[in-house]
Amino acid sequence: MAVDLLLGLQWGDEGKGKIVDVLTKDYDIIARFQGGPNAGHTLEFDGIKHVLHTIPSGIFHKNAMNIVGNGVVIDPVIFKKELDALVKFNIDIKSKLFISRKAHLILPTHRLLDAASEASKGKAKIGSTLKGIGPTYMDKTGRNGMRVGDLELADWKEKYRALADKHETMIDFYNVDIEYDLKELENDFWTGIEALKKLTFIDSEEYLFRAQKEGKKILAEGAQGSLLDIDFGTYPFVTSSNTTAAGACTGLGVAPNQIGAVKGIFKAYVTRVGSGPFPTELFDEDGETMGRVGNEFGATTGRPRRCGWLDLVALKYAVQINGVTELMMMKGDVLSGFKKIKICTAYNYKGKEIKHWPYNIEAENVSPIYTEMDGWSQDLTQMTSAEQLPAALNAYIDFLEKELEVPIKIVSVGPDRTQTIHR
Ligand code: 2SA
Ligand code: MG
Repeated sequence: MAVDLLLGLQWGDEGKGKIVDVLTKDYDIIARFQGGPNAGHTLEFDGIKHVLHTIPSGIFHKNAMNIVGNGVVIDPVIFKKELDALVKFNIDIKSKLFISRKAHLILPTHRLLDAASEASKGKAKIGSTLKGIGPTYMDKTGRNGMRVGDLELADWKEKYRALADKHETMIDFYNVDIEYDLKELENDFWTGIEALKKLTFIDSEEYLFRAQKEGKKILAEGAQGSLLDIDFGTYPFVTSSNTTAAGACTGLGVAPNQIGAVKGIFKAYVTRVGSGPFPTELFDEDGETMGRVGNEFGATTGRPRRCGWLDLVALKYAVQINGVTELMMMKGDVLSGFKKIKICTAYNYKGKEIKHWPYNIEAENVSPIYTEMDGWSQDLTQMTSAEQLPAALNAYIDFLEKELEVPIKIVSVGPDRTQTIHR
């Protein structure tokens, strides 16, 4: 039985949380494979809006198992807050949410190192969510990290102390002004660890291997987006994990030949939160309208997101790297009311027209070349079937399908579970 993937194709916030929630009824297991509390996956149903960070978006469905895979980094403090926010939903967490022993832990000092690193960069800062993601993955690849499975060993506190002490000298090395009270941070950390230890730790690769043999249907839920991938994104303005399809193999221990459908999510326009190049970014009224109507604020940090027209050069690149087999277009409803809709189909790169994603994506090298299409004025948010969609939106969808050579299977017309049109 194949493992299906669900991935963001832009700079994150495409609406992965909503779509996983919609698709979960077709799956037995939802598994997160990378990222951590930097993610903000927003779900809306029955008049409730809920934001998840580390916990997979299948948690609200009775029959789905949820796995936090080895590729994820976990902050026990934030994790406990997430668990506390779920109490009112009466979910049997112990039997519905399993954590990989190989997932790495975010220490309080990882968060401080993130802040120190960003402060030391000044204007060149990454615009990190300051959740300690980069320093934790650095310790992972540097072979110094602490893993969830370490908490089952008697000497984990000594291991913690040695690593935290080392981090403190590294914070000093940055020589920036950061005030902190490590004792206080550690108190929260111990409480978080106690909450985490109440959960079920597993060898998730073994669990998923067996589940596949038993014919269980598995969906791997990505976090952030392809353009934030550590290898293929807008480096160095990226996150520290592989957000693309290959990340699901290493982040869960699923073999490449077991991957089935690759579901790629994109917004009908583009947003980005944090620093870094963004060729189609708008600084005018249109961009302001997208941000306001689309309620474009970071689900984790509350930062306003930058907005711009759809970039097909970037989207094709993401479709290609991930091997996307079906697409889902989100937030078409936000574009209602624009007289003309622009789509970037090529770049002017150092004076030459190109259609591929270049190494140097910075604004001084790249300017977008647009195709213009007619907009639509109808409110889409109450529409329930593909037949109701306005002709101009259908023309937009047809154009994208032709360019991307992948079918658009879902058109989302609002944040609620029910505002989802299948094609
Ligand atoms: P980090 O914290 O080290 O991973 O940051 C590195 C870059 O990755 C971006 N990043 C994100 N971009 C969009 N959405 C994310 N999740 C939150 C959300 C973000 C928020 O759902 O809105 O609330 O601000 C996310 N996580 C990381 C980040 O902006 C840096 O550019
Ligand atoms: Mg988000």
